[in-house]
Amino acid sequence: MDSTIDEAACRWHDALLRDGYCIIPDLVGEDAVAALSADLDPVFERTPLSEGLFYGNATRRFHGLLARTPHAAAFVGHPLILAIARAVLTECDAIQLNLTQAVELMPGAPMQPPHRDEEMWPLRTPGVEYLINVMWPFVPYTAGNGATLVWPGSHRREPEPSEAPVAAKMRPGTALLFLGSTLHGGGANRSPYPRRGMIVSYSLGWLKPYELPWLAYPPAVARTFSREIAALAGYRAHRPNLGTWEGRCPSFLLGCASVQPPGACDTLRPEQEAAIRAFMDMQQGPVRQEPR
Ligand SMILES: O=C(O)CCC(=O)C(=O)O
Ligand SMILES: [Fe+2]
Repeated sequence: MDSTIDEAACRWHDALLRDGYCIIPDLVGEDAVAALSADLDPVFERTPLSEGLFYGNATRRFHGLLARTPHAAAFVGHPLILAIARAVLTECDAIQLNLTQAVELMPGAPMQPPHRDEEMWPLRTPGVEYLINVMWPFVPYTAGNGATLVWPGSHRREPEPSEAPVAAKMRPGTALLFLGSTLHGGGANRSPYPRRGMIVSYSLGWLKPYELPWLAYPPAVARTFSREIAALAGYRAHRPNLGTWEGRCPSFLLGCASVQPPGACDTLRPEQEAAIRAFMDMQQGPVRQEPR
């Protein structure tokens, strides 16, 4: 990897693990955000209001953004973001895309209930991070229009009731990163304008993702992605043999559509292969006599 990206990833990784969140300024140009956001405008217009206590019915949300605009790939595959995500999410063979979600808070939307995004998964290993979230604003986020609220340090402890959250004020091009273990929520939108943005999250590769990538991006769609984006979006087996199709790494489906699947083929880590080989070598040694 580029050593400048490596060094920057290291710094942001440290900040994230210290505070539970960080705001990275000017990660992409405002024009790139404007192009992405313009592609999504018509989708916002036709998306009905959300339902449910968590989403809140003064919000609009839709998913599968890689299939909705070609501009999404540069955000999902941003090299610094991926380097930070990989530095944080170490307890897996490879990270995966957990979700892409466009979100609009309507004027008058109340504050979202504070939560930790990792709460969807029922078991936790202390000290192991499961998820990292990236909030990309499409409009300036302010304390008045519902900027995401984050409780600093809440990835390590329960905040006191008196502790106020930080409002992630930022302009388009800047991104808020926070851990799945960090307490946060959308703020109340007290402005007369909608607050629009996009959440892109990454998780340990062996977890069930919030958004099923193979439904959001069937093979005919994933074939148009770069190999890296396709791998993030489910077209990569997690060694050993997890998330396969016909016993094969699903990247097989990215090739020619009409090819018949060959037989199953293991996807193993080198140390697993070595352990199996050692077992086989032992089997070939002198046959042990059972006592009579
Ligand atoms: O809209 C926001 O600022 C945060 C949304 C969020 O945390 C969620 O929907 O899980
Ligand atoms: Fe959240």
